[in-house]
Amino acid sequence: MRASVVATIGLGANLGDAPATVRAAFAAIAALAQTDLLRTSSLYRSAPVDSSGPDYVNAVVQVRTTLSAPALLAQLQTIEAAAGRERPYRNAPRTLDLDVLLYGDAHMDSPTLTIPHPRMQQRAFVLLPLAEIAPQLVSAQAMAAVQDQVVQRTE
Ligand code: PH2
Ligand code: MG
Ligand code: MG
Repeated sequence: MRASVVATIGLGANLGDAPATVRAAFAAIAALAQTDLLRTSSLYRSAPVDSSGPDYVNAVVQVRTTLSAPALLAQLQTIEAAAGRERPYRNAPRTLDLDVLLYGDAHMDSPTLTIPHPRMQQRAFVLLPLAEIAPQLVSAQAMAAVQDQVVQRTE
C-alpha cells in the first residue's frame, strides 16, 4: 500500500451561496476514500484576482491521504462537478474550485497538475488561510510579498 502523504487543498467559490458551498466541500473532502481531513481554516473573503464577479470565499484544508496526487485531483473535480462547476473560460467565476496546492514535499508538472500550485505564493487568499493551519509552510517573506492584498477573515 502507498504511504500516506499530507496534502494541502485550496478552496474557492464566488457564485451561489459560497460560504455554504465551501463548508459542504469540507464535508465532501472528509468523506473521500483513503483520505482523512486533518485541519480546516476559517473562511476568508476577497475581491476576485485576475477573475470577475462577486467576492470570493476562500479556505485551505490539509488531508492525510494514500491517493496519488492525480487521483486526489480527480476526486476533487468530482466534488467540483457536484457543486455545479462550469468552465466557460479561464478564471471564470465559479461555484467551487478545489486546487491541490501541496502534496507532501513533492514537485510535479504535468499538463493537468502542477505542484506546488504555481501561483500560491502570489496569492494572499491562499497564504493567509494556509498560515492559519500550517504556519511552518508560509515564510515571513511570502507573507510580506502579499501584504497589500485585502483578504478578510470571516469565521
Ligand atoms: N481563484 C482564481 C482566480 N482568482 N481570486 C480570489 N479572490 N479567490 C480565488 O480563489 C481565485 C481568484 C483561479 O482559481
Ligand atoms: Mg484555483
Ligand atoms: Mg482549479
